[in-house]
Amino acid sequence: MYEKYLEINPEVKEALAAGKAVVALESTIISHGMPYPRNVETALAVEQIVRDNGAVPATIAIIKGKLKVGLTPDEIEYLGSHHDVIKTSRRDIPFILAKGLDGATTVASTMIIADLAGIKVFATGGIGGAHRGAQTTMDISADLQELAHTNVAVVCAGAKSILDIGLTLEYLETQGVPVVGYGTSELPAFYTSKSGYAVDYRIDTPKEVAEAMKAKWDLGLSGGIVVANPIPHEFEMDPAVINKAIEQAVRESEEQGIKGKESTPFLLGRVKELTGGSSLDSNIQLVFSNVKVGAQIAVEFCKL
Ligand code: PSU
Ligand code: MN
Repeated sequence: MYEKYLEINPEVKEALAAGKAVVALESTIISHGMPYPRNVETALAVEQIVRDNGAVPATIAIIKGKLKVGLTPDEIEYLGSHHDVIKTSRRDIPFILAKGLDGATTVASTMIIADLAGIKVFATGGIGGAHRGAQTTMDISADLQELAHTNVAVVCAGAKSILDIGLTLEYLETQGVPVVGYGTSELPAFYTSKSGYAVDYRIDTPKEVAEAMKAKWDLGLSGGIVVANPIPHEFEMDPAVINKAIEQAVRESEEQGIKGKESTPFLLGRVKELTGGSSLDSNIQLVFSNVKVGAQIAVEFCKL
């Protein structure tokens, strides 16, 4: 039924049919997460890292009303350089399709499309979560509900402290979503390796992550797994610098009454402006590291 909406590129299709490792990659990070042209350079480099680690990359987006799994370099360039690409989460998908528009997929919608295509591992930078003040604003990313229901493991660098990390973890616990630290017992906070919050389980090898994924889904325990991989030490930011920028961005968003789907892009954009290029460099490096781990997990999962 859904096949008419879905276009899986030949390389990805072949890999999936042969039971080979495939890693899904999101596109909001390209269109809304980084400035042109570094967004395009990063997206292409990320695909190469997936290949170097034995898996096939499947960058996911909606182009002219089609769910695309696996993009050409020209399509990545198009998404990264056009300003009218729409940030697309679960609720937006049907309308972007019906109107034949271009959509950049968030963690939630990338998980949905990866699952339709049969891809089990997805690597990105950071997930959405419960924002500061979510207990009254109800600003909780649809990413968390997707993690509750859709069977895809998401490798990320933890959650940014533009969010309320404690509330985010409580929400994930209620929804039965495991949060695993890759080589760490502490949840990383994106630009820094430490958040002050413990993870549920520390796992040190791709094989063990793959075994947990298999056990979860074999038992019908539907939903995702958050695999939180700390930013490599040499690229960590000074917590004082990044936290100051985040505090200011959060204050400005409250003053300006930023709401709904604009909230996360506003905060990410302001943090970037306030920290200059240094946060962008860290961001790119942590994505590289996550994608490598994602490819290794995908390779191990295929062997089970
Ligand atoms: N957090 C980041 N970088 C990002 C995002 C979140 O550190 O690029 C993007 C992801 O695409 C994520 C989305 O799925 O923002 C969440 O948006 P919202 O909070 O509106 O659900
Ligand atoms: Mn939100």
